[in-house]
Amino acid sequence: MAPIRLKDIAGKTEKFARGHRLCPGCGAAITVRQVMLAVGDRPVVVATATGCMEIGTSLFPHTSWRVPWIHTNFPNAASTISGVEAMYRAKRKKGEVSKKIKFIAFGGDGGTYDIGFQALSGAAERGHDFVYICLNNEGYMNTGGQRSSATPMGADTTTSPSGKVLPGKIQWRKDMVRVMAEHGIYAAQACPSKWMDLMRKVEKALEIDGPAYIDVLIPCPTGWKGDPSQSLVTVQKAVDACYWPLYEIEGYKIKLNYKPKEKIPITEWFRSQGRFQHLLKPEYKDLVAKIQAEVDRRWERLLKDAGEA
Ligand SMILES: Cc1ncc(C[n+]2csc(CCOP(=O)(O)OP(=O)(O)O)c2C)c(N)n1
Ligand code: SF4
Repeated sequence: MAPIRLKDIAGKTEKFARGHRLCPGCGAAITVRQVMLAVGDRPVVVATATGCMEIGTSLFPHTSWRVPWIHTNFPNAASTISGVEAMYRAKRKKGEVSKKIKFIAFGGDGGTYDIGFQALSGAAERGHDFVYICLNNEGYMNTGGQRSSATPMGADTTTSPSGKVLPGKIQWRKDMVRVMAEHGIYAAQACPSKWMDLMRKVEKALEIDGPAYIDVLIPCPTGWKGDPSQSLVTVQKAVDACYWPLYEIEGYKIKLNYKPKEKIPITEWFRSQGRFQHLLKPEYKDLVAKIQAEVDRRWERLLKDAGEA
């Protein structure tokens, strides 16, 4: 598979059209644009679960999708795309379809880590040929910024508000890439600030004959209370703090795709968003130390598993 080159994608008709209604600086829009550019000329069918991406791109009578696209409900992107893929396989067998079609499902972290997990795990276990992309903004943003199992410890959300009772969310985030990789499938962690790495992973996932999962940390200036003009700078801090390492797992083998020259402290990432501002106060010193220790532990484990330590 030849690597994607900028000159191959520049000037192409984009399959994700401009004019959507997502917020300025929304990482979901940036990511889906990158994904659809990586799709290139391949025929694809896309399913999108209820959430920001669906709401912001399909306000009747308009659509941002220049491909066959299905809206399905909050938990069901994986089961919907499984059904379409199964129909495609049956039609191919009967000789009714000859061209090779790929299938992509998008879900938010709420629709993926929480309410849609059963459908996703089932689809991966059955071995459907599809790429599932989690647009992970670490919360239920479309319905007002509630916490999800992808929300990091200490984040202020509408259902884990920081104050006298809580310091923000009190649980660790679920390590979904590891969970999905344990299905024996291709699973990767990506970030739109490293767009070439993200697009390469999408291409690789599309070439795989079977399920693939890519978890993308997407900046959400509205829910994260961040500066929309700094979205990609913000999210890159998560990568450079090794809170969101870029890696992939294939056949249970882990490969690290990016090692920051200098690992920055987690507080650098906290500083860039309103949802973490309380953590910068002296009374949260111990909690920040606990979070930093867990980030370090996960990073060290990853280095070891990837044979980099
Ligand atoms: C069964 C069901 N429960 C609840 C809802 C309401 N609902 C719609 S979108 C949403 C949150 C979506 O969060 P996420 O999947 O993380 O996507 P985001 O909006 O953050 O992109 C909820 C709770 C619903 N549509 N269906
Ligand atoms: S709330 Fe966040 S994820 Fe949703 S459209 Fe706005 S910036 Fe994007």
